[in-house]
Amino acid sequence: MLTERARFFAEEDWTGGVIGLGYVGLPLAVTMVDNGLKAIGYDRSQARVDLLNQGISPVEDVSDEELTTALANGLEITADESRLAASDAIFICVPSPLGRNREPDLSYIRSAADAVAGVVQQGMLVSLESTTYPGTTEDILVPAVSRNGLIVDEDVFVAFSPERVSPGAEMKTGDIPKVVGGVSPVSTAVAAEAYKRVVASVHPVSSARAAEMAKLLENTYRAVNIGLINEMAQLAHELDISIWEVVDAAATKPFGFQAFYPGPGVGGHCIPLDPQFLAWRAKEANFATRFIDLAEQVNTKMPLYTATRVGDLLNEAGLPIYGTKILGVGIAYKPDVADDRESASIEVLRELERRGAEIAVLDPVVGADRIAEHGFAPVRAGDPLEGYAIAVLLTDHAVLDLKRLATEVPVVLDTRGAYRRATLEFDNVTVL
Ligand code: SAJ
Repeated sequence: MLTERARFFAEEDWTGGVIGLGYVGLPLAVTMVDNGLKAIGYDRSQARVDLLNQGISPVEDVSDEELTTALANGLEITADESRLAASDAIFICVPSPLGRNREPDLSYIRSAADAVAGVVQQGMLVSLESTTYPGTTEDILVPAVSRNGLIVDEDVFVAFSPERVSPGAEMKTGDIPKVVGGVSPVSTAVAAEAYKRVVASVHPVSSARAAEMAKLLENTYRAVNIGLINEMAQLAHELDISIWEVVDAAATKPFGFQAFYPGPGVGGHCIPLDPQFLAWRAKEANFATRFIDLAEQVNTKMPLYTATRVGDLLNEAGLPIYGTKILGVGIAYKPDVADDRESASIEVLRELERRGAEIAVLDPVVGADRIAEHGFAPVRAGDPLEGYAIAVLLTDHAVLDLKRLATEVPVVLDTRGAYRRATLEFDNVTVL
């Protein structure tokens, strides 16, 4: 039996307000409009608002066409936070980075909560989507919405629903199941009905904490399993076994095994960071998260291990790292995206630079300008590759010409198993 407010979100054509128009917020706002709702997208960056209002999308998962269509069908983009007062539900999609000491930086969430406090109205739903530790929604959002005397679960409804955007993946926001946890069953019911109008599948849980924890478990699971396979890769190398062959063999087991692959480290703004939210909150409860800490140690050491492997290969060719020209191939944090945030590839190259190597970088997806911004000499797709003693394949973009790389550069260290996946065999290609 739906409460009056849950029924409103289930049946009426309501307006959703979105705070933060990045890789989470913009797709959410566009998806709402695609589903016949109205959306007011707010971002504090006037430059980003101006760009969006010109129909130019800075978010890879939203095309200019999709944005333009949404703008014509009920999407309003503004830098004026007071416009959020015209929405029936507000979805907070702001960054939640880590601070200098790897502690949660909730400053963006707090300022979003302040914005909500200024516009919250009777009947409004407020949902936090930014990744954070269990307890944040209750600790920050509930006081913010109650500031003007509104009562949670009577006048206003509060929930957490983790973003599940996977940059560069095929799945669109509306097709990805959504976990939703209210600060009470009443808020859960209201939030679930609202999200049912936006995504195909909603999975309600009993509390905001459970939803906050679910998100952290999803990505901690990844970080720990990547840490495991990175350690297995180092052991396999010592035993003169190809870890890539071993993982592919294990992956033939139709149950009880999910393939993870080694790499030069773990990048992006989810996997290296999210587990630290849980580790930080656990410490507050005097609980040691040993798996998270161990995975962090293994994964953050992979760039150094990779640089050492490069040194070993140069040594076999009688060359020092110092003064040697090395070609880094791929600095994005994962294949086929232009995003190089927290990229392990860059850490590998910095380590080689520290050891005196002369680094050039080929990454047709990230592009020459961005490569130059990092202080590396950019190599363009058509440039000659002679002169480099070794190429380190760090991110396996689909557009890379693996054959040319292996024929023009005397030694290639493939840290991603790209040659194996392309069923290409070259004697001068070695795997991590
Ligand atoms: N990585 C490995 N080995 C693996 C998998 C990943 O070294 O087996 C590395 C990648 O190279 C990258 C980092 O880990 O540097 C993260 O890779 P990722 O595939 O987890 O990609 P992300 O960071 O974009 O993760 C996002 C997450 N989505 C959300 O948090 C909503 C993650 O939960 C998704 O599983 C992932 O996208 C996805 O599957 O695309």
